[in-house]
Amino acid sequence: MSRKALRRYAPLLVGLALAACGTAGALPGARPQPGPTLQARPTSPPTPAVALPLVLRHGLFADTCEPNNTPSQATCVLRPGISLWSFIWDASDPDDYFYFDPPAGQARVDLQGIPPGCDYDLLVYTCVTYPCQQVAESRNWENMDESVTFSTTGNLVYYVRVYPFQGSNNLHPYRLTAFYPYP
Ligand SMILES: [Ca+2]
Ligand SMILES: [Ca+2]
Repeated sequence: MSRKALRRYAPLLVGLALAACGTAGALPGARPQPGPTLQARPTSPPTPAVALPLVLRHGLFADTCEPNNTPSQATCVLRPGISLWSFIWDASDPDDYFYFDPPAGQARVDLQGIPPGCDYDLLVYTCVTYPCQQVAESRNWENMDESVTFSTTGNLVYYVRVYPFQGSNNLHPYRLTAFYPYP
């Protein structure tokens, strides 16, 4: 079912969406963590655009940052201290990638508002060479908040990945905020 159709029939699917979280089995121990699958975007940062990920269409929320399933698809920029609200829309949504271009120093990214019954993780990459290099990760259990603080090099794009270790939810958005320079 397309997302447009999904939105149209969202009222009928509310129960299904709510039931989507917590259905995937998650055993303690090793956590699968597939790496980025596509080439990185060009090294020059994209022109910053005002992109609100959450809009109200036909009375239902839609996620305008999609598709953003790989670093090269990341279109929504994390501005310093300005939260983005977005979704792991459904079980077929493998990842959400965002980006920002901080100055040299330190940066912090917070992932909050993970829906009950879901477990999302927060990872950060640079993609100067392929495959991309992970520079930070926060992988708490269940819907605990995630936060990473890491050193940054100027003139380098950092890709922030929200990874759905378990669950999805298109009714309750998560909140993603980057702070840079930090503190
Ligand atoms: Ca996505
Ligand atoms: Ca988590």
